[in-house]
Amino acid sequence: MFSKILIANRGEIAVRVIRTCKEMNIRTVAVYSEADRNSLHVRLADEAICVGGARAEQSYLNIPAIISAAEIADVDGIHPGYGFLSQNAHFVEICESCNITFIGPPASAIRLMGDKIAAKDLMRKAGIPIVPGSMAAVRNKEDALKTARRIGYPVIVKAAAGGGGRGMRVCHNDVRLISALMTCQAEAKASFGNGDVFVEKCLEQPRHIEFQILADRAGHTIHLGERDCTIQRRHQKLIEESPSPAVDAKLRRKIGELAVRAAKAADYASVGTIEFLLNKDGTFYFIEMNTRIQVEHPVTEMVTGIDLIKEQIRVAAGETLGLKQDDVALDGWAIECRINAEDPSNGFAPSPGRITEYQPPGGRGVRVDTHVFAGYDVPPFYDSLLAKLITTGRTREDAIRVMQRALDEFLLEPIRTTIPLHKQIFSDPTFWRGQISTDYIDRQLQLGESE
Ligand code: MV4
Repeated sequence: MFSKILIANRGEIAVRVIRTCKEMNIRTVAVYSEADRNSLHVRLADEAICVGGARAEQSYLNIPAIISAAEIADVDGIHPGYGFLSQNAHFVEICESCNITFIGPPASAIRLMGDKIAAKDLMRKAGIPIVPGSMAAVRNKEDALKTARRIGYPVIVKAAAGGGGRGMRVCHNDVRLISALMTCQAEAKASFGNGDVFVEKCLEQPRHIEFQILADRAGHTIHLGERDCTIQRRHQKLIEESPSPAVDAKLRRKIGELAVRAAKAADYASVGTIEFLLNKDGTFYFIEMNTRIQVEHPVTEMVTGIDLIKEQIRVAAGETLGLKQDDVALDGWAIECRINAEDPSNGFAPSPGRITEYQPPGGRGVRVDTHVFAGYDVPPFYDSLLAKLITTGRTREDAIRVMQRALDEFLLEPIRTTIPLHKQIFSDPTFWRGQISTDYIDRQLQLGESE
């Protein structure tokens, strides 16, 4: 087991990882930027090292600075959290060459899943359903038009190096497809250094269902059920829940088995997530795999009782899984709201600044994962996530009622947050019925503005 871990991240996830390390008797080293000197992760860790300037490129993405910190502190593992260096295969290789264990999947799995075309190809060969579309990169307009003719409009152009909806374009006819192809290729080249794009059938109002995977280095692989992340805005998730109101035990077993097969096909080890789109008629397709711990992992922890960070650290240390698929039981319901420093009444404009009043909710069925405290200054340089409010109950209705009560209790002033939007969603009968799809938030926002 590790004796000392460096956490190459900030904010709530750095705090989350430090907490589990303490419970495992592992010493912790925080790294921080000049803007995060007074952060909670710095205070909670056993040691803290400044790795550079406020901008992420100078600090949390600064590989030489982070490796130097790891060498100076003499750690035996690095936990990357999510974002930043968590899906950087090159960084994993550097850690290994320094004899430091990267607490995550092998570089090869990160590289493979980073290429959405290669990932789809692997899954197709493994017998996992994939969205119909081009089987390789679409090079020219003839390729694109031929694919569109085969699968029918509407189609989506996606970047091979994208993911999470970045650089994605819906097209309804030939003219739009040709222009989307050009802009998508140019944008992908500029943002990812890889201009490859592919075309696939655009599904109508699908749900986003993702399966949590846990795999050790001996090849034992299990799933921990699904999360429903259908409530998103501009590909940013707002609310996640587990289980999904659209998945019953039979469908869970079926998709779960395929998710395990997908992870095995990628020779995966660590925690990971297999994303599917689910149609109203029950058909579903693999879209991508996330090779990291995800923001929304707590809802899975709440219904399985498993500490995902602990399992991630254990398997990175070479231990085998402590449980089998049949040992995993889903109990009750969990919902998570992402509380961001953004103003939903002003186009989700960032709202950094000092939090003078802070009183988080508590009581039965409430968990708050956050790095915020009274007097904390929200810096303008990073992701706007302030807190994750997770509530649980025996049923979905119970968890929703606790969430409404917890949102009412939550005091976080004077900056703008997404709390009012969440209150609005949880009072909507359509959300209560679980009848939500991809366009839910845009409709919800229009309703809010016309009130
Ligand atoms: C799609 C899609 C429809 N058809 N792919 C992928 C990443 C995710 N952030 C959004 N993605 C989508 N991919 C095909 N072939 C629709 C979406 C989509 C979406 C999916 C589930 C839940 C919410 C969504 C919001 C916008 C777009």
